[in-house]
Amino acid sequence: MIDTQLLSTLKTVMQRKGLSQRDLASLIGKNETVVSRWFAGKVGISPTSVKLLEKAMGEKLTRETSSNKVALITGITGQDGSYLSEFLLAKGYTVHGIIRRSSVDYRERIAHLEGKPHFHLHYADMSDSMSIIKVVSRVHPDEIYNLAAQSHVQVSFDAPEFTANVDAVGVLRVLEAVRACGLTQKCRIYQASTSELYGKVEEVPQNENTPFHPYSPYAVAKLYGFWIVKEYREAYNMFCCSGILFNHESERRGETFVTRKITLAAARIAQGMQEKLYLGNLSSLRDWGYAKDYVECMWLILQAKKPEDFVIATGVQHSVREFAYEAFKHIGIELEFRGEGLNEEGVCVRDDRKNKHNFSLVGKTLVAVSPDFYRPTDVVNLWGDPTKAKAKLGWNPSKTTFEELVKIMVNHDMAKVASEGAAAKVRTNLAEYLEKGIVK
Ligand code: NAP
Ligand code: F7E
Repeated sequence: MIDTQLLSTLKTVMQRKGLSQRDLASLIGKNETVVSRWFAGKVGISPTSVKLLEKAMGEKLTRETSSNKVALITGITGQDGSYLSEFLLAKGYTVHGIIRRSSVDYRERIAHLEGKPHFHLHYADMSDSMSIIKVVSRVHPDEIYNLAAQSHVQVSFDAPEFTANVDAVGVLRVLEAVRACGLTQKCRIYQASTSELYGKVEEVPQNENTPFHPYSPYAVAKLYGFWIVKEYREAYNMFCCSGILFNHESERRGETFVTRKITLAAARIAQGMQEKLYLGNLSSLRDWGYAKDYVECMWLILQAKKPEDFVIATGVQHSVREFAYEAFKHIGIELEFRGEGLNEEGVCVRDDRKNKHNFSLVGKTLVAVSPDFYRPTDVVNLWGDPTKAKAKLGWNPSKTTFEELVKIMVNHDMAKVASEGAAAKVRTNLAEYLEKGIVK
């Protein structure tokens, strides 16, 4: 069997030691072809070879793969929490997660994991210190992934105090819980930091040395989280780090973030269930990656020899307009953007949909701009430089391309909309559109 985690650990160690495949082959006395077949994923590495490799490298390679480790994930019901749970369970971790009570049980993203033997959920809330301390003392985690947050930038303008409580002080609560439980030397902590810290950017592209200029209540709260993690690392010698992650999306992305809003709307429009998509700033630029690839990096950051902060990004930048163009194109609809600012619109100039549903969209305005989706201050030029993560963690930022990401999301939403049927119809009237919850 091909153990991809073992391979990725091996690559990281080789990179750190500056070893080529040829060097490795000669170190363990094997033919270079055998080694290259391992790396090409053609054959697995036998337990005997793993032992040889560990001896030659002078370090354990399987420590991280056959784990009896215990992880605690806050924000486990979110996009990243769900992928990270799957990732850690596959590595042999026991995974505990924090959920909050709500009047409707909204645990769609982790429903398939519930009931598994090594998967446990606990009620707690990031705004409630005691509840966090209780979970940490019960679970005694080796690793905490602090992903819980009010994560919507536009919503942070509407609920700034709540955002600060959860996204800033919440981080402090986790760190203090670890101290209160006497786990400072045992427990490693990952903090979900963000490219929003660069905000009104002072440098393009952004790396670990780029100055921060937060530009929303969300970003200001996350900045506190970043600095308190750094402070506890230095003051108490704790292994706690921030991943400064650029936007990462998926078929599990919340439906009010721009990418998912676009792919769902494109699918509804293509299937005759929505007439128009209203967006805000079409010129905003983002570095979008695939969430599934990014959770691996969270784990890699905690497996490193020493605690450090990392920028995680693809290094490729696109505008909201380009995302929309690509999403519609994948369905067979070509858009042409005309006009400027609030008057800009995306008009269908070609309709190659396979199943035309007996109507053509050519000549119709499918994308329009509404001031409702503009922010009091907007971050418009995010572009990450993942050089450090590549070099030190051996992480591959190009695993999923922009085009592949859009395709994954659109395919998913085409199927989702088809199965939802007429119930998903969304009308064009903007007020009604907003009321229907397709908001901000
Ligand atoms: P998400 O889908 O919005 O998930 C957020 C999670 O936090 C949910 O599980 C949510 O629980 C939980 N949460 C919110 N308030 C809470 C509270 N008071 N107590 C306990 N749990 C609470 O976010 P995501 O996209 O997975 O992002 C994960 C983390 O990475 C967040 O911290 C986000 O700010 C950060 N981040 C995300 C990106 C990105 O592009 N996705 C980029 C950089 C950083 P409910 O399900 O109950 O709401
Ligand atoms: O906006 C513009 C909007 O809401 C992206 C969070 O995960 O990533 C996310 O924050 C851009 C902005 O994500 C619409 O003005 C245009 O410039 O998808 P978004 P975000 O604000 O970048 C960072 C890294 C995080 O840390 C956050 O947790 O798109 N935009 N029109 C729109 N945005 C939305 N939501 N809706 C629109 O209609």
